[in-house]
Amino acid sequence: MYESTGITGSSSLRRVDLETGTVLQTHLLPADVFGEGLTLFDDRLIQLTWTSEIAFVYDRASFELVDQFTYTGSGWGLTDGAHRLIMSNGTSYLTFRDPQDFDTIRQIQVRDGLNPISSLNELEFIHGEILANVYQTDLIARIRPDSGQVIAWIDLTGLLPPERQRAEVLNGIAFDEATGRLFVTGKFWPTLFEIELVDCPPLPLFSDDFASGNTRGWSWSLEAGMPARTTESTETVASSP
Ligand SMILES: [Ca+2]
Repeated sequence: MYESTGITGSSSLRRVDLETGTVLQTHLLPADVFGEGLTLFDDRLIQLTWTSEIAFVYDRASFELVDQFTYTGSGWGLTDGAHRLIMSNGTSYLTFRDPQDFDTIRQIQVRDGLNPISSLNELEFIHGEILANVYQTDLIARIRPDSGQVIAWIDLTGLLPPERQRAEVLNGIAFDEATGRLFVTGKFWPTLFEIELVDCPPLPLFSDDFASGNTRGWSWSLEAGMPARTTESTETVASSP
């Protein structure tokens, strides 16, 4: 698993052993930037920074910096789907970008019914949907990439036991397409969880006649936890070897 960690002065890109939590490879970011969303696209890892308006592009294997993009505003979450990068910036808008030059292709506003959903944070693209965590909540919205409409909510309340004093907010979602495994974690969370979505219909693939409205009420079930570890902030991306 690849992981981006935050905090100015100690931000990093990491490769982590999924079974043990051991950090296998690390690249430290410049001391003045705060690491944010991370995604894997065509053997390149692309990592946002919070306020530096820079996205770093690394070779997946060596972590060598191979390119760098600039953008305007905050960088929060980053994922990719349908040959596009998808980025959040803490607002209710998601920006689709060209993976080659980071140019803006389009923006969507995420709404549940008529209500804009702000503070969109960590992202993951799964089976044609965008999953977005809402900052400072235990909620993940399932979002249509065409309209921005929220299809359903995943509620992770209670996943992390309350006695985890130092734990902070949920902000890591990772999906391994090859195995279908879904992982979540958060800032300072001592544990990475693999979760399975239950009591819900299968994830729908989008078509013009896609009908929403009957997919609410998902809950999570805990499949496995990783051994304790500490990270400052995590934006995660899963990947098969
Ligand atoms: Ca992610």
